[in-house]
Amino acid sequence: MIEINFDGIVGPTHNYGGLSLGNLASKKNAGQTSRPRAAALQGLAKMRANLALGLTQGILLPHRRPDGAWLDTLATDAASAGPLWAAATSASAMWAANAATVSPAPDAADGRCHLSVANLVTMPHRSHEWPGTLAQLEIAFANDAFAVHGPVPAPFGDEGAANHMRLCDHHGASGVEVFVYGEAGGPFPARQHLQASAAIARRHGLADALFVRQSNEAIAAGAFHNDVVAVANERVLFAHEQAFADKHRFFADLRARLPSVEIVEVPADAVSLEDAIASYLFNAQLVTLPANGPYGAGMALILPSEAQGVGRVWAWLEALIAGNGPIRRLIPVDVRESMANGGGPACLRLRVVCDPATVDPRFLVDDAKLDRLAAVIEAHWPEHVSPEEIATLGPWPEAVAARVALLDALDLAELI
Ligand code: SUG
Repeated sequence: MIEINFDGIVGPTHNYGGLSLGNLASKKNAGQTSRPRAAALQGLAKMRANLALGLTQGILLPHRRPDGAWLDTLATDAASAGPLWAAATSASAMWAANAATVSPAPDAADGRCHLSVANLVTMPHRSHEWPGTLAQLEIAFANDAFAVHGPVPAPFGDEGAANHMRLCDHHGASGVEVFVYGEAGGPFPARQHLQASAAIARRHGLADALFVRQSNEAIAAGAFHNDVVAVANERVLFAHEQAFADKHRFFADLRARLPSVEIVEVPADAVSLEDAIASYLFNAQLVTLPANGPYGAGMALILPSEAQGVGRVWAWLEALIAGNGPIRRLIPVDVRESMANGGGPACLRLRVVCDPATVDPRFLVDDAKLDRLAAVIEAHWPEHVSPEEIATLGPWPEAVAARVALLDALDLAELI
């Protein structure tokens, strides 16, 4: 049993719609011209780098956008959708950390790996992702080793793995699953609701779950998901000092359940919440490197290259790896096009701990497959898209055809 990262491939309609209240990058870059081709190729380069580390890599596919079927249900279309048009064209399914919550088999009462697709009800542009995600999960994880669930019903907001952490001695051991939720009342919406997390823990049959409130300061500073201020891997929790409303209680509960846990806390006087959000240092993939890989055993943080640009952050991280802690390597990656919408390396991936032989191989990649995908993207993804173009493109048949070319290359025509 190993951890597989399934990265969302950036779709051909990637754009900056300014659609996510509380996501500071989305607001700041609203209306900029986007570069869908570069965005998708940056994502592929990140996957290649992970393969080179000896990690197993999977993919999730872009959804059909513009989403004409969704506009139909709203009795409108490309010509008359007005502000709904931006929500219909968004390529937001790229952020696979919001695709689902995953409870690996060792944690679940029935010994299966459970996946619950996220309803993403808080943001209109994301609320119509779940049917397209569910269709993919049902194919990729059709094996009996998995149980794939539909969304928790509205109004209970669920944003998937971005608000879920799993701590355990090693991936194949049973673990404690931590669900982080927000409470309404601040300047920005709390996108993960306690009721949704509790429903998921029940339906997954978890023996050990903790429900932890995100701090109001973190949400107000722009941490619209927990994975912007904390990340966990095996027995390590790496978190900002102000990530949680009651960290003393959370850490005590965690230590009681997993005595081997190692909590690496970044103090606010070394890295402020503002610097944490600007650099996205916690939106890193914290991974266990294989002993036979190029760096040998140990954990690495795969960080956005923006983290290098914030002096205090990089200095703190360099001091961290110079010490004798569990995190041994810093690996920056360039995902700037996604970052400009508030999506770092960790947002782009969904982690699934399982036996790779039980996954539909069309959802797993090696270098040769990534070469084929890159060729399709080079040929079909637009180089630039401006907001004016998006407003006038109508049903955007080129974008629809680009996605079909990708699905054909993957032999996944049933998703068209
Ligand atoms: O939901 N941005 C996404 C970013 C998601 C990041 N995911 C995690 N933290 N796991 C969001 O806010 C912006 C789209 C726009 O403005 O065009 C957007 O949806």
